[in-house]
Formats: sequence, structure tokens, C-alpha cells
Amino acid sequence: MCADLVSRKFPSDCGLYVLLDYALLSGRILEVAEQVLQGGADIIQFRAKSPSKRQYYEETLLLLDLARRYHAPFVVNDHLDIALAISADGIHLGQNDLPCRAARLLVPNHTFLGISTHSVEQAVKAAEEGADYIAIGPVFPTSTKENPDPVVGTRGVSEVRKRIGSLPLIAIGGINSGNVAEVIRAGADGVAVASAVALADHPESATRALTEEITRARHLSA
Ligand code: 3NM
Repeated sequence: MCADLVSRKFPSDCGLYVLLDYALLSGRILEVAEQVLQGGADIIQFRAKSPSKRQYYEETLLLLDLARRYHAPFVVNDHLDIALAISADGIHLGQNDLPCRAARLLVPNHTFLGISTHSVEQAVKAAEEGADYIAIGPVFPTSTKENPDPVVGTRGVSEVRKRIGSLPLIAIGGINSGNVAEVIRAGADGVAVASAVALADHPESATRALTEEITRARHLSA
């Protein structure tokens, strides 16, 4: 266990982290972003694999402005240059992006750096290389990510929790209001969701239902 690995900047009380996925939401991103912020999402991230960098940048500016109005941290996925250019609150990188150690040299102190991991080994490495939070997944099967890694289950969440001390741990992949409690009980500080809100008839109510479940599960595990 690495008890000294404590994040300096990531909001450690983050329960619900919403991924605004371009492919799921195309054309509705701003509308749904506002609904999830009204529903109590703690953090929003813009995730887009297809648009050009310029398009990503333009969308990002609009989302940043919205997030600022709700005082919610805004995270850029993959594009470190865009995160720096717009002074995003955080940058999130995957296993095929710039390694954590290299990104750490470029990311300013006031910007938090999150890393997607899919095994205990990757999570420990990211923690040792200076990640401010770790995302572990997929916890359950997901259709949102192309070619997802094998599911790690709630057991994977517990194993990572034991190895990274108090560094914030965000679980991701197939999480919804029906299974979020077991993920929190397994040791995640919070969860990241895409389809559970993007595909809901009422994204705001779906967000609220998730945050309520997270609060309940935290009280029961305390
Ligand atoms: N990353 P949903 S799973 C973007 O395992 C992403 O790192 C994952 O979407 C990982 O909540 C995933 O719809 C998809 O399952 C999350």
C-alpha cells in the first residue's frame, strides 16, 4: 500500500463524474451537460474520439463556460494541448496516450491529471508516476467504449483500493443506479458514467438518482 500517494488537487469528495461522450450525445452535448450539472454531477469530462482537434476545441470552450457557471471542474480527455490552451481543471489520459510520467512534466500544478487503468499493475504504476486520481475499469460490461479491456469487476476495484492508499479512485464502465452502491462499497471514492445519463429519458433525474445512491452507499460503508 502506498499511503503517501495523496492527491493535491482532485476534489476528493467527487462522487459522480459524468463523461459527455460525443458519439452518444452528438448535437445534445450542451443541453445534457446542463441537465447533469443541475442534477448534481461533481465533475464533467468531454470525451470525443471522432471530431477534428479544432472541432473538439470549439466544443470544449462552450462546455468549459457552462461548467464554470456551475462551479464544476471540467476535464479534457486525451488532448493535453487543448487542456493547457483552455486552462481546463483536469486532463484525463488513457494507456495509449502520453505516459503519466511524461504528462506530469507538462501539466501545471493547479491542473489535475487522471489516468485510465485496467489492472492493479497499471493503477499502481500511474499512482507512482504522479497521477492525481486513478480510473479503474471497466467494472462491468460497457458498449460505450470501443474494444474495452476485460471487466475487472468490483473485486478489481477493491484490489486497486488496497494498493493505492488514499489516492482518489474512480470506477468506470457499465455503472448505473442499480449497481453503483456495490462499486462504492468495494472501495471507489466515486464513479464515472456515460450511458447511464446520456441514454436516460431524463438525464437530470438519472444524475440525481446516481448521486443519491452514492451518498447512501457512502453512509452505509462509513
Ligand atoms: N473507459 P459507460 S469504460 C470511457 O475501462 C470508458 O477505462 C472505460 O461508459 C475504461 O458508463 C468506459 O456508458 C465507458 O459504460 C464508460
